[in-house]
Amino acid sequence: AAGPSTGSADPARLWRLAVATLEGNWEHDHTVPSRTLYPHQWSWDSAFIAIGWAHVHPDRAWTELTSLFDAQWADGRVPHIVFNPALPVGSYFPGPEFWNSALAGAAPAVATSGLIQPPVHALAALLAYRRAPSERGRSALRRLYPRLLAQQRYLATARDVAGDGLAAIVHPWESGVDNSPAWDAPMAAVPADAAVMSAYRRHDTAHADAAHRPTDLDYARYVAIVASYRDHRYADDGLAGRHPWLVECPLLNAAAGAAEHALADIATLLGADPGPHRQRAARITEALVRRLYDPVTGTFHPRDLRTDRLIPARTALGLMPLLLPDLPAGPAATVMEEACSARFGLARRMDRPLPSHDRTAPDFEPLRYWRGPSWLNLAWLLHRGLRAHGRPDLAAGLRRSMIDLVARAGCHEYFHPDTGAGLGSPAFAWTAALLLDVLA
Ligand code: 9YW
Repeated sequence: AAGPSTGSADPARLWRLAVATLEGNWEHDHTVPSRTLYPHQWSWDSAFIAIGWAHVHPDRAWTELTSLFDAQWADGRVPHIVFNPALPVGSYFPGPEFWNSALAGAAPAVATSGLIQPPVHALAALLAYRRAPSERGRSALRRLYPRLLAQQRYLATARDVAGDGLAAIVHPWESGVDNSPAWDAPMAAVPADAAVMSAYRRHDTAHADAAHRPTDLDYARYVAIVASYRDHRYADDGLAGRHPWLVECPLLNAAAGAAEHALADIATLLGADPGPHRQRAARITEALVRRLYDPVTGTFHPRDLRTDRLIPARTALGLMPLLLPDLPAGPAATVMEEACSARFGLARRMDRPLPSHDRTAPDFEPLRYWRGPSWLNLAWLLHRGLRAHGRPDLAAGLRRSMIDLVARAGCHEYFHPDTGAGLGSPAFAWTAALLLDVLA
């Protein structure tokens, strides 16, 4: 059964729908992911959104990225939420009072979270500039370049907890795929009691179906992990000895590698030396393969630094290293096989959209957020990877399925992976932005 149909796949109609969605979420110097669920500025959302703005309103692409990097911390971290001070207290949980970013000496004046998200911003800046080269774009790029460098340096130094070439994340929220089955095992090791949530008012479940969202016990653990980091003023030294949740994620590290490739191209555009970026990209790719690739499963897995083991779950995260153009042919081929298997169903003609988790796994849940539903950002990242690895046929199949989702259901936050029905926010900014990019 198909989801509720809102109309045809007429590209002009879809284009107008996507532009109207972005316009509706524009907020003076940034775009909110969703007016109801996510009323502030989110880090990787802004990167995807800037890619969309570049097609219709390039000035806004630069304003979007610049406002985000204005909230960058002195240590280079780009916070995953920048709070809009004009909104009333309680408009999001966990809000500024919970994060208390002022505790950290490195934090900016504006209130932010203390966590990061996948660094897709350099790629966004490069694509925005290529789409709409202009004087404004060039000067924005020139100002962003050292900040993008600082973001990469933070990941490569403070966050290289194992000291072996990859960045660690300290919270499932940093992965961008909050409640992925990939995090179940390391989350289960975090002591927490669902009852602590009675002290808080969750904002998400007031605006979305609780059956689609993380559970209260998940939230209690999310809060406990933040509390541990915050109680050390968001410092990264000594994490290995004290922090309850530490993971190396294939998506975040693939994004960091892709960022170095993008920075190499940006450096060339600006007359700087691309060489060091290509070298760093090669080192990240090498470390990813060595530390996160499992030759037995033929795909990438996160590594739990608390146990120093790969996490067995086969989620869409494992496909994301295809984003790296220099991924060696061996792993690229087996990951392609994984993507085309019944687990993910990638094909020249897809009968169902790309799921966020292995369809054949017993813990696949078609309605619950990152545990099965289809998300346009993961499809978009894979789409780039397929083109980088010489599979325009598969890229075209995936692109078609992305367009069909929106044609049928609108610019939803995520989609039912069997029926294509729209789930979560009905006017979600990155869905609109990335649709524009694949339509263009
Ligand atoms: C939350 C804003 C963010 C995304 C994340 C997504 C969700 C916030 O929304 O996190 O409340 O769980 O998981 O990737 O950036 O769209």
